[in-house]
Amino acid sequence: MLTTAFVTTILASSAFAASADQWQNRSIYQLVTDRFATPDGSSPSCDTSQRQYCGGTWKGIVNKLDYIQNMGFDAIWISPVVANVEGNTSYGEAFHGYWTQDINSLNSHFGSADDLKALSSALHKRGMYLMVDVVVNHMAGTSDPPNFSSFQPFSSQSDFHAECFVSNYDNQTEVEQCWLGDKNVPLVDVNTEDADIVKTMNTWISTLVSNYNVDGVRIDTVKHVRKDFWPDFAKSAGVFTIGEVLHNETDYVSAYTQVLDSVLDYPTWFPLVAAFQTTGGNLSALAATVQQAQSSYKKGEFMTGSFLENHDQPRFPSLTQDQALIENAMTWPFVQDGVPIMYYGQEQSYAGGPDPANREALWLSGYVEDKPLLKQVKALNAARKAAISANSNFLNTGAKFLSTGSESSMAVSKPPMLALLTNGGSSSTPSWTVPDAGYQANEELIDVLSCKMVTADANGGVNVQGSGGSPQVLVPTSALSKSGSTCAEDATGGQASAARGWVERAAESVPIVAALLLAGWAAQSSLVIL
Ligand code: ABC
Ligand code: CA
Repeated sequence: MLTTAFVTTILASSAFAASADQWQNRSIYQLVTDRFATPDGSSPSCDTSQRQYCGGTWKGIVNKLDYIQNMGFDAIWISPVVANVEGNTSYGEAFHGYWTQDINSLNSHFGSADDLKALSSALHKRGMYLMVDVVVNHMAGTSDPPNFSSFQPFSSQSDFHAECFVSNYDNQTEVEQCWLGDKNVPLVDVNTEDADIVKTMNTWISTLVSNYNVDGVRIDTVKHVRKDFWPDFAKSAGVFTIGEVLHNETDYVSAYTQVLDSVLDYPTWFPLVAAFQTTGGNLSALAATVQQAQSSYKKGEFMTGSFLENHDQPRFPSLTQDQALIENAMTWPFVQDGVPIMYYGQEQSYAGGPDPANREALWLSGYVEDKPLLKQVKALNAARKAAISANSNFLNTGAKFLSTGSESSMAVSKPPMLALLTNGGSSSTPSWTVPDAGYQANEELIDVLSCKMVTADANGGVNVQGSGGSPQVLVPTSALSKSGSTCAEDATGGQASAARGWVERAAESVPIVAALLLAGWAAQSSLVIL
């Protein structure tokens, strides 16, 4: 008999090696490996201001996958995995993983090669994906000039660009060929113009992906390497690539959507923060940026990584304490065209300021699941999955901004989902008058965040009065399953198909798995359990 265990074994032993398309319906939990979970479940103190290793490991992550998956995430993005500078520097230890010393060894603080393989198989067993952060642009020195012979495999001065620190970000050659960091911790700029170095980097990424069954890579400092380096690198990786291009202009960033599968949506992040960090922030500037990206990026906004927080920026609740503004801003990435990415700790209302304060240890929260923002995130992930199941074209339907009758509110339409946002703040009573919502006449809708019902009017429009400045995310009651975990009482939809979905996708991505499944199937005439 073809058992679940049999299927699980096959899936666990193979990489999903996922393509961009396969990532599109995912929802990603970004974590800082050193700060997420300890291997033995202990809770050591972790003073972020000290910038020291606090004890999180890959094994720790494996033990806490239930916590991540229960929130509805089906992929994780972990810190860079390669060996870093050891010991203390003026900016502490390399606990974040971005100070590469040797690209061919792993960072032993995070565990062994077997531990990293165990992490990817544990994820694959659950139908989840692994994204690894990688740095090509630089290696880190601990003195000026750096000790070039300490780097591997590029160990001579000629493997790097000549020393000069990036200061003028408007000079692209300088951005690409000068060094990041400073004289204390110079980020020594790899000579990515050299053909041998390019070859080594391409072989390295291909080996890393296959050794550890990686499903996607987040690429650091993408704008600091010439654009035409990236297509071959991405091809060598052979999986989904998403690049960090830290810039606020869509025009600048769009060029990178031509050379990688995707970019982190930084141009939208700037106006997103501005729109919700105070009452009366500019919502139309936010919508305008999205529309620019929709028309200028290679695949519109569809593949971009949509986020509110990350390890480089102050956490959003450090900018405002208004809970309603926080709820609205947190909703944004889940109701857009892009792939939602949530930074660990958002669900626990962490509020650390700029680096290094924004890298708190998650174990200090006790991983408590009964928290308002955690429940909100869970509902948002569920609503997005429901919308994906209900409309087979959801992932290719661009978000539209509909008129709401109020300057402090916004309606984002991605049928069958309608997100109603406001930056009126906790003491406001928001209302949204959306005549063009596009529902059926008198259709029954539900706000997944409160499980309150809303009925569309005779023309399919909605007229909603909210409370306490909270956002609402409407979907038809028919899109939610009666046996699901989201607003099940009023849901009218059938059994969710999501549970089977991942097995099918896995089979698509690994033809051999499909073949084995079929072979097993044919050989067994008895009942098949899946
Ligand atoms: C360490 C300490 C910090 C200390 C710093 C001097 O040294 O921890 O407390 O302040 C890693 C570590 C960091 C570490 C750095 C440097 O290395 O995580 O903790 O800081 O040693 C990526 C990663 C990031 C990582 C690195 C380096 C790169 O996500 O975690 O940092 O591997 C630039 C890069 C960007 C990079 C970022 C940190 O620096 O482009 O790839 N992130 C302007 C520039 C940006 C620049 C940014 C910050 O400033 O244009 O290129 O990012 O310096 C907007 C403009 C933007 C402008 C922003 C500020 O304003 O549109 O262009 O960005 O309006
Ligand atoms: Ca460079």
